[in-house]
Amino acid sequence: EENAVQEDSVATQDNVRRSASEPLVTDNYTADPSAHVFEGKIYIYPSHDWDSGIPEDDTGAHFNMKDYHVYSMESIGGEVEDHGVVLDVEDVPWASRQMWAPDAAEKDGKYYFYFPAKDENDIFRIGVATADNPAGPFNPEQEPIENSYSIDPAVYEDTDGEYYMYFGGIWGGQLQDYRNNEYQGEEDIYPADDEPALSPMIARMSEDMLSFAEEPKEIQLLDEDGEPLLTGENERRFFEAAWVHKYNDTYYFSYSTGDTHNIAYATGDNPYGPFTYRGVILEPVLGWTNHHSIVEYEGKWYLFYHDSSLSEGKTYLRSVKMTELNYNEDGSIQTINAMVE
Ligand code: FUB
Repeated sequence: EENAVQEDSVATQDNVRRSASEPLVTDNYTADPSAHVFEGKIYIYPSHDWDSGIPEDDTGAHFNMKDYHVYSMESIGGEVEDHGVVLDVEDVPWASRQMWAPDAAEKDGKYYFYFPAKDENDIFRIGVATADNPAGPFNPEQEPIENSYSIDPAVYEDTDGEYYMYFGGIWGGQLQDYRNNEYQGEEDIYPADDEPALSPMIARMSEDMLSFAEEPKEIQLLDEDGEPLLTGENERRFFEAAWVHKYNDTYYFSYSTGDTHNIAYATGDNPYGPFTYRGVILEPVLGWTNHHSIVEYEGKWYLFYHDSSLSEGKTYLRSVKMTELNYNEDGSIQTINAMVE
């Protein structure tokens, strides 16, 4: 018999489903969950939050993570196994601090763990580490991925066997310091409110999964009239936390709106977009950040996310949770409210 996700959920009148899930891990703080089905199990690749004592600031210095754990579940609602530390900043020659939201991919029986971290100049780069099994430990490459920058890698395996990395995040994520893949300095250049917002990036991965097979390209996010989302539209413009999944031949690009705290989504007909804005998947949660992944398991869809309920609201001490994700007939996703007071 199938286990249900442990939660109380009711549909409210405004068609937003309320979901009150429990943390999946309670002996560590975990965040930014990237979930995948590997070898028939659900694997979760999260950030590992801890209290490093660094004060909160607008660059996110308080998210001072120094290692990663991997978790797995044999079934929905089943026990969550902690596979321990799979990568430590001490073992990554080029990385100095702030190991932020990671992701993982499988190709030909090998596993690839992708992670952002600051280098010795405090510039975010994206690294890769490899293992023969999904639970690690992962062996890091000596250098970050060439031409990589900013944060929040999400690697999507398309149904034709190609892999694409989506990445980027503004504010502390430093995406605003680049134009055409060139570093412009740390002055933080944002387009004006009535100009197109900064775009998330995509690059197809090389055969060996260790580098980009092409120059990263910008992804266009459009409104319902086909016009780019603007910087001033911060309720729905891209901020960080890209994720891509495919449902019924449609590509869903989902992301956090950052300072307005939504997980929003846009749809398109190929991995590069453009993607047209469709709505909100997850309303703001307890804590400043909102970050998610979406995965299909045994015919149902799940949203993995985090909140700060276990730490009673400390933004940098988060816990991973999951809930079911439902589609409407027209392919739109039903909005979830998971706020815990
Ligand atoms: O966990 C550190 C950062 O906070 C992530 O990289 C962002 O997506 C946000 O969740």
